[in-house]
Amino acid sequence: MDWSSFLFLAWLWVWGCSAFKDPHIVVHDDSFVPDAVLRITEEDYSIGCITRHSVVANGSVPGPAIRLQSGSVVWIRVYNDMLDKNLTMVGIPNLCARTCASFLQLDHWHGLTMAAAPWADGTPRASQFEIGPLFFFDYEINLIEIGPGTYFWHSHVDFQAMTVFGPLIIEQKPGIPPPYEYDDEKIVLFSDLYNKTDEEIKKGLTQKPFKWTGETGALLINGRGFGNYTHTNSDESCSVPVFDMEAEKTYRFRWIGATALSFASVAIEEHNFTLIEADGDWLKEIEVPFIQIGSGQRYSTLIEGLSCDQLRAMGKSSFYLQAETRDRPTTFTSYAILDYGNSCGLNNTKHYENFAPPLEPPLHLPPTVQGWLDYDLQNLTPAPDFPTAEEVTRTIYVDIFQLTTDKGTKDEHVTWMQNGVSWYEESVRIPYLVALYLNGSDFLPDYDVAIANGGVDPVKKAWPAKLGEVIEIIFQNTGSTQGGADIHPMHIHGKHGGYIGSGKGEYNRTENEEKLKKAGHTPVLRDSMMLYRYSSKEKTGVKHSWMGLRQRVTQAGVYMMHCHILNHMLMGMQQVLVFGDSKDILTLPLPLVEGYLTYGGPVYGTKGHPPAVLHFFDSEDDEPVGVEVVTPQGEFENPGNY
Ligand SMILES: *[C@@H]1O[C@H](CO)[C@@H](O)[C@H](O)[C@H]1NC(C)=O
Ligand SMILES: *[C@@H]1O[C@H](CO)[C@@H](O)[C@H](O)[C@H]1NC(C)=O
Ligand SMILES: *[C@@H]1O[C@H](CO)[C@@H](O)[C@H](O)[C@H]1NC(C)=O
Ligand SMILES: *[C@@H]1O[C@H](CO)[C@@H](O)[C@H](O)[C@H]1NC(C)=O
Ligand SMILES: *[C@@H]1O[C@H](CO)[C@@H](O)[C@H](O)[C@H]1NC(C)=O
Ligand SMILES: *[C@@H]1O[C@H](CO)[C@@H](O)[C@H](O)[C@H]1NC(C)=O
Ligand SMILES: *[C@@H]1O[C@H](CO)[C@@H](O)[C@H](O)[C@H]1NC(C)=O
Ligand SMILES: *[C@@H]1O[C@H](CO)[C@@H](O)[C@H](O)[C@H]1NC(C)=O
Ligand SMILES: [Cu+2]
Repeated sequence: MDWSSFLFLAWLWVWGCSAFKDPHIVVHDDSFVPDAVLRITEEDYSIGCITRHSVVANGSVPGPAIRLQSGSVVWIRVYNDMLDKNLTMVGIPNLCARTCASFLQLDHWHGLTMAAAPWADGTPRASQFEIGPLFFFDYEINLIEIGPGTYFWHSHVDFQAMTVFGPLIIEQKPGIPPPYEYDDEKIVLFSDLYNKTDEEIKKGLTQKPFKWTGETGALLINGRGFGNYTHTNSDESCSVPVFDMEAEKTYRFRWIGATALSFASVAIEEHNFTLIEADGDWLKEIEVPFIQIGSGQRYSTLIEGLSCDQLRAMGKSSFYLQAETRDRPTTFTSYAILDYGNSCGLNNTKHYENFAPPLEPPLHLPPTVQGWLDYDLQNLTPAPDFPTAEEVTRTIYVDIFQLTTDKGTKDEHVTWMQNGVSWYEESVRIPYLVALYLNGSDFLPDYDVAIANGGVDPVKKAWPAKLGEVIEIIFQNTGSTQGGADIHPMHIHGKHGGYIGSGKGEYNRTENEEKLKKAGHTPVLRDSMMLYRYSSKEKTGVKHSWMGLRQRVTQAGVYMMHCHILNHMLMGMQQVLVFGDSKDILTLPLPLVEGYLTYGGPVYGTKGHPPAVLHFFDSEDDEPVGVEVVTPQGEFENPGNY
């Protein structure tokens, strides 16, 4: 038996026999060693050829990759080293993927529900207080039932996620080969750049008169690239990222949409893509010449390295990756290079230092393909409990509407509403989960009021659902006050949604069921899905386009659902979902959770004060066998060439 099968059997044995300990509080003193650490600071940071005052993680954009292993329980410590700013961190998709249901059963052996996991979800004022200046917080993340996949971590406060983000890769359990073979992997993160501070951006979007952020000044690839601003720097940040390739090798490219605003279309000269993963779940392979990726979305594709003969015949050894923004008034195009160097003894004469982008785009990327692969993608292992239309017990139509008031005056205000309700971090003073623990059902959204009001309790500004419901959520894009329509990459925290597709106009279940039937397979699970637009103009109030998902409500707790465009989030495009009633959610005795109930409370560590933290997922075996945490350091020293 080889070592990896041994590890796997050992792991199975431990997993099979071990039980979770009852939740208990542990003081994380000097003897506690987190599995990964992130330090968040504010700096004048060189990015896209300019210097911007930015919030950054571990001194870089993107921050370091965190690699964790499926099957483990890990602790990630996040230090807020800033003097006057709050912070929270989320790992998309909040690490409770398709398996929350079985997760729940595991916990049920202890008579518990999922309720404690949301303490670590990182949504400010929904599940937790922010991490205050000079405090740190330890996030407990349970990957026991989370499969391998591509995620990212980012701050969830204000506009910080434009610069505070990094890859979060869940690795395969030991001994289990991935369903697709590849020799090596590359990570490609897309992000945006504004030469405005986070404060200016937020102020413009929320104050009267409204001031739009403007278009992105760059579409950065792994934090690098040429911005649209006057270049003042000529350092590493100001160069085209290069991905080193070797002939005849197969690569897994992990694509991460870490953009603030941009929706991108991406292709590579002379290379096709084989899609194998979407939002953390394996896909049945599907060949595509390009991909489209919105904020929050992730894909993996296999890319076959060209052969030496092919390279020789083409007479070149480097190829452009071209990425273009879509559905904005202006298009931003950016580039990276796949470089085979001398891998076939070809003489590569190109020099990539200070390499400039091409004068003319080498590729013609198609305009937005609405509904791209919506009915084609399928998971390698179809979700066994994907709800059918007949099982749906409630359909929630979420009318997405941009309201402008006092247009053209000094009081002009623009806000995104969901069934008439906008949600901002400032909408509540105390996070829902905290408020529920403090005053029980006083803070629970009223179910009957919500039912009578399109699903939302407008006073509590929350969307309740009862455990056992099978909900269908239809986002209905509606023509704005000013006669426009926009795109929205919608992101759901907690369990992945069963994605039922998208389309023009109004959702028609009969018609869509017909389409799903024709596709002939179980649709995919996703946590980030595009609500497309079919034109930029639409009459006020007219139903323009829709997108939908289904979910069995099994996981009690407080979850966010929001557009992943940061600008839209700050304009109110967020929803708080409250699943279960107070007895489902509040399963932990008060003494265990008290530390979470105040801003800067005992669960938040600071100099000289180690945090006293709830351990929810500890197993009876303190040192589980075969559970290994991989957090390579310095891997990102050369951003742009992961
Ligand atoms: C930080 O969060 C706390 C608690 O929610 C809040 O009272 C405070 O105003 C926030 N500070 C800043 C600078 O946003
Ligand atoms: C970026 O913004 C700063 C502050 O407003 C300004 O001083 C600087 O000139 C801007 N840089 C570019 C390249 O536009
Ligand atoms: C990519 O796929 C298209 C068909 O989808 C094919 O025409 C083309 O030759 C392929 N390109 C490469 C480089 O394999
Ligand atoms: C980039 O700047 C140029 C010149 O200022 C402008 O014409 C173009 O629209 C800008 N592009 C984007 C995407 O904003
Ligand atoms: C590469 O360059 C060397 C020296 O410049 C030359 O001898 C060799 O033939 C070249 N190889 C190819 C494949 O062009
Ligand atoms: C909870 O209720 C008590 C007494 O009714 C009240 O004093 C307190 O302010 C409430 N807490 C919150 C968070 O609203
Ligand atoms: C929905 O689609 C079906 C089939 O195309 C059609 O018969 C029906 O009238 C549509 N319903 C509505 C409300 O448009
Ligand atoms: C981030 O930086 C800290 C030191 O400042 C280091 O200990 C930690 O390992 C880094 N995190 C990662 C994930 O590389
Ligand atoms: Cu949006």
